[in-house]
Amino acid sequence: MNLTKEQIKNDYQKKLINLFAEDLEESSVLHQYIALAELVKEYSFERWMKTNKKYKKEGTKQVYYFSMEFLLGKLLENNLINLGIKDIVEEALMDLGVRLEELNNVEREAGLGNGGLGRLAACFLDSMAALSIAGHGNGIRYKYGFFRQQIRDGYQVETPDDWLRHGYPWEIRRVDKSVIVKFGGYVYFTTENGRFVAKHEGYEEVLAVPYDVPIIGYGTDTVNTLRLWNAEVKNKDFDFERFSAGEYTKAIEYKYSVESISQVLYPDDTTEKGKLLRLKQEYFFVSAGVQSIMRTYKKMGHSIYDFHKYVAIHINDTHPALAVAELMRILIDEEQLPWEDAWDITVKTMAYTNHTIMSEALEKWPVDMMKKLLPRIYTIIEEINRRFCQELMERYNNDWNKVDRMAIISGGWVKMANLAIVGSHSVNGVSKLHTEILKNQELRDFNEYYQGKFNNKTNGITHRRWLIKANPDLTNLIANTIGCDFLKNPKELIKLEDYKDDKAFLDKLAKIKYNNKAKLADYIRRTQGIKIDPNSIFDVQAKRLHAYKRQLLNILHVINLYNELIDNPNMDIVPHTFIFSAKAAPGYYLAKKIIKLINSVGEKVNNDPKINNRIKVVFAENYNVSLAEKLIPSAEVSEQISTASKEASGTGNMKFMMNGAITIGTLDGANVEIYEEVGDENIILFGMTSEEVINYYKNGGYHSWDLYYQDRRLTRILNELDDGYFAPKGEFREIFNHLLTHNDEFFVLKDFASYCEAQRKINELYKDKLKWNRISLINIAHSGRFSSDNTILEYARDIWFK
Ligand code: T68
Repeated sequence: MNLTKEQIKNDYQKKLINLFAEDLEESSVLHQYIALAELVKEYSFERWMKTNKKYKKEGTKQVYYFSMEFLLGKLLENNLINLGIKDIVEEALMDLGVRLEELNNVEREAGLGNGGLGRLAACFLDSMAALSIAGHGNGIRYKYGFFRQQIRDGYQVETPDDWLRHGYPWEIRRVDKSVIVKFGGYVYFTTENGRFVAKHEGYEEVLAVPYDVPIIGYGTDTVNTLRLWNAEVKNKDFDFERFSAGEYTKAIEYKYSVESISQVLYPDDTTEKGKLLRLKQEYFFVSAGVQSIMRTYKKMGHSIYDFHKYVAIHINDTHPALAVAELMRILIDEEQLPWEDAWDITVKTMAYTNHTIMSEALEKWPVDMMKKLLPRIYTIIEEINRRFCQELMERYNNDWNKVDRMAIISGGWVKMANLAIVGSHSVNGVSKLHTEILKNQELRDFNEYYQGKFNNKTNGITHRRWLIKANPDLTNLIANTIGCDFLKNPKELIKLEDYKDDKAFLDKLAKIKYNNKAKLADYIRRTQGIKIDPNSIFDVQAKRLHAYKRQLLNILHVINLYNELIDNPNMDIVPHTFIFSAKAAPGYYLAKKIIKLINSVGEKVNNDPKINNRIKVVFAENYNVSLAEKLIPSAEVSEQISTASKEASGTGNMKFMMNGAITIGTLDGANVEIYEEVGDENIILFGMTSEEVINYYKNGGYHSWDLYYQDRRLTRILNELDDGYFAPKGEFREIFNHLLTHNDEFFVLKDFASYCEAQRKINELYKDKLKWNRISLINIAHSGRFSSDNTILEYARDIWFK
């Protein structure tokens, strides 16, 4: 984008006046931020309009990524980078005495997601725009994003994330593009003009109002759209006509109940089972999205029979799976297509990504609930199911068990994964290992039935946020060393391999890491009052708190190290800082206890003079995208220690790698592919393999009490947990029970010895700084393979534009 400094200064000052009737002198930092964001948004408008016109004119096939979550993070700096005007804007502001960094700090991040799945959706939007692929997001404009976490006395306390309080300058409300979504009522069948038709009556109407956010492509003119839907009452319904006199408060209550649909993001990253509001949310944004796509499509004047040639809908996990039934409804009820034709178009349009094999996370809805809330949609799902079961019966000679397992409706439940699989032409997992497990275990029946429908698309991350934005010094060093090609094509990072024996270069790399660590240390001291030493190893585990992710294994090792140092004060170890950052679902009792344990251990270890600061434990409060951008560039050790077979892919592993951290990990998810990429010497692996884990689950045979008795380190640690060593007696009962009484479902004790050994290797390796830096470099050099640009190109090639 061609802008001069003078022009930017002028535009900016005008913007402040036009928005707030203030000049720079009088304006607050908040207003200065809003003015800049509005200006940057405006700078994208012409490209945005032209992109849309181009798509229309050229009849480009449009991809719509349907996702319950988009974990965008802050946008100001990324948008400046993507428009290619960051430096000049920074200079212009400097002339005016304004610091860009200060403005960045007041931006509230759009935390419309729980974790990996939501962040993946955000990386994908960034990549689609950068690659000039016509791909747009469709989701919900939650009034409250993912909760803010405070730690009080070591416990997690949740407070609401009121991110819209000061308005959101990146969005545009488009009332004129609103649609109506129907809930409740009843359905009957009749014939009209000789055609058998369904009639839906007596429903409630909810107004879905879209808010569009421009998604600006890096180094291209493409600006795509993220459309987030807000639930509102129709004006007509709120003019009190339908409420008799005196029922004013009832009318207000009604408004409130409608708006509640887009009020809050559910903070559980498995599923909130059976929550009516959640089902409403799912249908709300799916129906609004499909209707709006259909409206745009029909304006273009193509035949309805070509719909799938111009539109691809991607279903991000099962949450938007109702899109299958919604498209069927529109094609049949509104476009009056015969069932078979509608089905053919629908399956060719839809594709589905699975993000988990955890059975408790597989979504299902009670038939009664769905029938009542979505009567027409339910009848369609019933018919899809009837036809599907009939095919299965023919194919499998009335093997009832198999048919029941694969059916969409069974035992009083609607199974969303089954609906998504049957209704899509492509089903993908998110790493090689995950896809294999899906094909051979969880979804084996489906994989046998639908040859060729299953495929793998290993996740990726956008280097524009996770390298260029989060680690500008590293970016500059790389650019000065191998040139700027990697900015557009991150696979070029491989050229860094030529420098793996260049001591001068490795020293520069280490210096940047040190500076990032010093910045993080400063942040931790300012925000949490804990002093950490940038010369110690920064070992980071940052992700959702889940038993299977095994933060517990990490902290048990810290306790062990502490015990060893108490016994042997002269032990030779490199000072080591263990940093945790994680939110637990508010109702997940065990996870919250693990947070408390980490904080209790930290309290004791950090303040024990006998330890003399050789180990420190930090729990960094309120993990979110912005905090990740601080933690990841300063990490040296990346903790990816899930129970093998449980982490579908992981994407944090890729972000840490790109920033030069060395992975300590299990052969799980995409760790397997990181290992393939960097080789044995450049990753520290430990623990059971996924086959071993799966075999144990099948055959039993593991008794965690045996390990308690056999391994004296574990006896001691578990006794300390139980007897009030870290916190008053009883505090960690739940954890003790989980590990012993309930037989350690995630093999924490079983992998303990091998994890300690891996940590010992880390310690040894760190003493040889040259070798360490070399490995760090090799990891950066190979991280280009995990760019989401690659991932998106594969989705485009194999699924959307096949
Ligand atoms: C994650 N899943 C996987 N789910 O755990 C992770 N679920 O391995 C993978 O890298 C990532 O997806 C991207 O593929 C999730 O993050 C959720 O967040 C979620 C949210 C609501 C309901 C269920």
